[in-house]
Amino acid sequence: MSILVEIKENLIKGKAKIVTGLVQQAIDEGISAKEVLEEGLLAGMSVVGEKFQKNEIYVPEVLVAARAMNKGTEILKPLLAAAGVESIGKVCIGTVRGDLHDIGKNLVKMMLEGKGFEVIDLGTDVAPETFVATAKNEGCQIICCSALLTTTMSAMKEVVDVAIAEGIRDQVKIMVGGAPLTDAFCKQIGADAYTPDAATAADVAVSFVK
Ligand code: B1M
Repeated sequence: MSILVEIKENLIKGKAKIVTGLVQQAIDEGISAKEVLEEGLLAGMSVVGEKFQKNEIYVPEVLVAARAMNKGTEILKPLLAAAGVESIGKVCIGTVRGDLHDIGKNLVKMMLEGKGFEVIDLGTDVAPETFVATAKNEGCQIICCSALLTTTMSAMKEVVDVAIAEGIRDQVKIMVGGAPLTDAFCKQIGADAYTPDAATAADVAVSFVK
């Protein structure tokens, strides 16, 4: 088995320590950081995303795989920056105002990073103005909003409204998700996409920047 396949397979299993060691070994052997990222780490995370979508694995497995991905990426980050490997786009993500649930939001963040996005994580209880100001100041192409409470869903409409008021609505895609949401709600508030899970959110985000 090649070292890149080993990285991929161990990432799928969430073996962070082994992934870290293999990533360092691959770099020491002269394999480029880009190859290690794309054919090792991202290839593994892509399988994790597919399995999660098909309910073949669940949240804990995704979280350990994502931790392994983060550990591996830490080694690669300075090398990738030096090699000028650019991210495919910039996203800001957060759980909307009044809402403290962040497990789903964190999964979406990880899947986005797995696809090569630079992600600004605004955390939880994020004001609509913060989403929009971040997108404006940081040049994000996409805003991702998460809500788990029926009482906080309405804050997503405010994000859309503030984006209009700030004059950036045509420059930014607004994606929404979270257990109580529906496609109909997304359309009703004028957002660009509702996705039911983290892997689909990452796929749709890629389609927006292509
Ligand atoms: Co809360 N809670 N909670 N809670 N909690 C729910 C959501 C609830 C359904 C439980 C219930 O009553 N059955 C209920 C909401 C009812 C409603 O509004 N209709 C509820 C309630 C009422 C509350 C409190 C009000 C309870 C109280 O204090 N009385 C309180 C509110 C606090 C607040 O936010 N202000 C509260 C608190 C908490 C905890 C702090 C204890 C904890 C959160 C811990 C944390 O997140 N760090 C918690 C938890 C864990 C839950 C449940 C049990 C699990 C939520 C979860 O993490 N699911 C939940 C019941 C349930 O869902 N079974 C519940 C797993 C996660 C992976 O799924 O977040 O849906 P989810 O994310 C998915 C997709 O939705 C999608 O991708 C993810 C992965 O595929 N997705 C996106 C999510 N965000 C996306 C964004 C996107 C795209 C896709 O952007 C583009």
